[in-house]
Amino acid sequence: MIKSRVEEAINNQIAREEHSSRIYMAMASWCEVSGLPGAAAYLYAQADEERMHQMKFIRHLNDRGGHAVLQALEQPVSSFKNLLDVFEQVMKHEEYITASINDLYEVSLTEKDYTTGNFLQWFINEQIEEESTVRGILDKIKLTGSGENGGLFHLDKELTAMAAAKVAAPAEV
Ligand code: OFO
Repeated sequence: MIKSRVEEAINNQIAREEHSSRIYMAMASWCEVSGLPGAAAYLYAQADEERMHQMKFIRHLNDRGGHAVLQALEQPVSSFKNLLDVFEQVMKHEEYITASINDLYEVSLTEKDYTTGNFLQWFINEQIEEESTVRGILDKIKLTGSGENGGLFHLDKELTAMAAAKVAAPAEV
């Protein structure tokens, strides 16, 4: 049976993953109505991935004899200054999620829940990848000069290809 401290921490992480999905969905919608179809496709795909992360935590908790309970969530931000603003907020959010996964890992070790610790390894690696991908996108946006000149068109096309790759090869569940 999973310990209540671990159960509570996982339930908080379930809420954060669900919130991540909604944050990226709202960003995708803004990109879609702002002439950025590639960025929209990328962020819609990212929103799906976050839902998959949420599901992984729900299944882990329920499989271990706990109970995954959904929480009320804050309304996500729905308007942005430009593409740079969008991805700066993605970066900040992913750093927050990385810290949250690390805290959860610490709780699992303190509570000697090595099964959860082992399960969290996938997320620890996933966060390295997510942060590095977003850092790469941010670098490219900065090269276009705040994302407001011609380079943006090519970057948006590149994001279309990145979204297609995400959909074609989703991270394993
Ligand atoms: Fe679930 O990794 Fe992003 O938030």
